Amino acid sequence: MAQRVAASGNVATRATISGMLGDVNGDGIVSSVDMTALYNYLLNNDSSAIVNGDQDGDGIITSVDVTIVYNILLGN
Ligand SMILES: [Ca+2]
Ligand SMILES: [Ca+2]
Repeated sequence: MAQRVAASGNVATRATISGMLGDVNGDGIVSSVDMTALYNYLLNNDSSAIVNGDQDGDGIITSVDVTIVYNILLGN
């Protein structure tokens, strides 16, 4: 499993415990659906689709986690 280095320089190990990095809803792929799941949580407090939302492992779901998924989608 690939690991990515968070902006702080720490390896985001906790984010990979329940699944692959970027796979917010746990369906095995990273797609725009994962972005939507994070947006629904941040904008509507709807966590129903979130299995692995904390991508950088800081314990909370923020726009930073959205950015991480976005960068994965872009191939960065
Ligand atoms: Ca997914
Ligand atoms: Ca986070």
